[in-house]
Amino acid sequence: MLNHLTDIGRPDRSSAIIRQELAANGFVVVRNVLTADQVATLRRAVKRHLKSAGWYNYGGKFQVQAMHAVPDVGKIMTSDRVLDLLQGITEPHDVMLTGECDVMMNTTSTWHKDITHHPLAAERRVFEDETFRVYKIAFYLQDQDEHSRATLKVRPRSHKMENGTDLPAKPAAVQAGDAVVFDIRIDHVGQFPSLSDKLIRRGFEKIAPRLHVDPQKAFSKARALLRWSHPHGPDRMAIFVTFGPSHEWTRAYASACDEVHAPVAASMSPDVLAHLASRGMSVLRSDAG
Ligand SMILES: O=C(O)CCC(=O)C(=O)O
Repeated sequence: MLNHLTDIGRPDRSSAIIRQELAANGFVVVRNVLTADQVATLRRAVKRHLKSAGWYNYGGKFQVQAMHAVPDVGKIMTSDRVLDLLQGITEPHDVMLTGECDVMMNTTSTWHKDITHHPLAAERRVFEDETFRVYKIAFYLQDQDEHSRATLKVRPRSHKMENGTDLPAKPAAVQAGDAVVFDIRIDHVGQFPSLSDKLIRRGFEKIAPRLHVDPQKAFSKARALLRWSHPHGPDRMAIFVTFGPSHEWTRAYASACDEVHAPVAASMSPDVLAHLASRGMSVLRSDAG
């Protein structure tokens, strides 16, 4: 299934091995999925979009439902190489995209499971049921080696546990264009806030109500100013697409997300929807409603 990936890089793992690693460890890195041109296009599109749109949060900016809101994201996330990878993972079922797609720039985070505050987490069986296979595919649009602060860290095997905090962490090092696929139940963290980030955030949380400003916006803007005055590497950008097999757990996850997030005022491109349909893939929440 993934043999075609050899044309822009070295041969990568087969779909069967990827499925095994996801089941056992809860994450897998797949090399060379996007081309350098696609990465460059996405970086430009994300930066342009977030300049005037999206939300300030976690010290940076993000956009939900980015396959709807940013046409280049919708197009490249549904390119055949990406879809072949998803299909190999959901086999023997068809791929179902939940419609959830987050784009983030320069955000910080702390350890969490994507399901922690999710209505589904109330059901303990979510951690035990072998048929639960809802994943995120993450593309980091810059190189992140295993020593970089920016690198995604995961706790392998924590996807089977309600509380995985005792398990050792592992960096998921990538080069721009590689994919990290992870089970949404796994413990993970992106870039921790630095000490100065924490101090700035706390300061704004204290004074923002008096100044009538949004503390998240003020925190993100202050970080952007610091990055501009002390440049050290490219903006940290990432795209996350949630998917699973066409199965009741994927539908349950997506419909619970609907209750948490209001839809964005944009629909997925008809070309993208037609392409997905031609491959027998469905997308929940494809329109602005
Ligand atoms: O910023 C990152 O690398 C991780 C983001 C994250 O934790 C998430 O999307 O759930």
